[in-house]
Amino acid sequence: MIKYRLVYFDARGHAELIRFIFAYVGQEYEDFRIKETEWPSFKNRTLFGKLPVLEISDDIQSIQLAQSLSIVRYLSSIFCIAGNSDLDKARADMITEQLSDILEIFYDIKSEKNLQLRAEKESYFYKETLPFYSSMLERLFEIQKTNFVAANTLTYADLAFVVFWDSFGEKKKHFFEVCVICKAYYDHVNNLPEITEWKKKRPISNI
Ligand SMILES: N[C@@H](CCC(=O)N[C@@H](CS)C(=O)NCC(=O)O)C(=O)O
Repeated sequence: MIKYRLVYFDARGHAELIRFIFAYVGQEYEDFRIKETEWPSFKNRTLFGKLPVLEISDDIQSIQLAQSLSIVRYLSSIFCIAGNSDLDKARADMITEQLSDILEIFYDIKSEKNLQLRAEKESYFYKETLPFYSSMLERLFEIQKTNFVAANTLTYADLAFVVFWDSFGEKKKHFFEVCVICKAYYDHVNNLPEITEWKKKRPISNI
């Protein structure tokens, strides 16, 4: 039997989409959250010195995968939520990469040590960056007219979409007033029983 162990810090960050996939497809795994103090000695045991890594083992061997979005694509392919056609797969990939690019900007701001500078950058992000990208997403969805963000069936991009908007907490509501298709896609997947259950039971975290 194949066993999965996801190693990450006690945070959502780059691992939460992987946890969403496991929750959505109902696959058991070990959600191993390493302490910051344990990280220096663990770092050299990872492929590229970064987390998350996914350890996949069976009776014969244990292998490790790194890079969160590669792990996402691998699991999505195994659990059949990568998209049915090549075009659906490309769209799921495109949207997830785009959301990830925006989140990287956001994580960079969050890690700014100078508090005043962080506040200024955060204000710019919510006034300019996020409105720009959310209107682009809304326009894409208007053109595409699909039932889900990337296709007419649910793909991992829908899970990425919920993880993405949740990163902005209550502030997302303001964007959803204008981006009504984004809100509908978000609500639909956010209200799925597998997702609400995971959100109820996951550890409390603001990052
Ligand atoms: N592109 C990588 C980024 C991974 C990454 O930056 N991981 C951070 C935590 S979010 C990390 O391992 N930091 C610890 C370190 O660099 O020593 C991915 O998506 O997996």
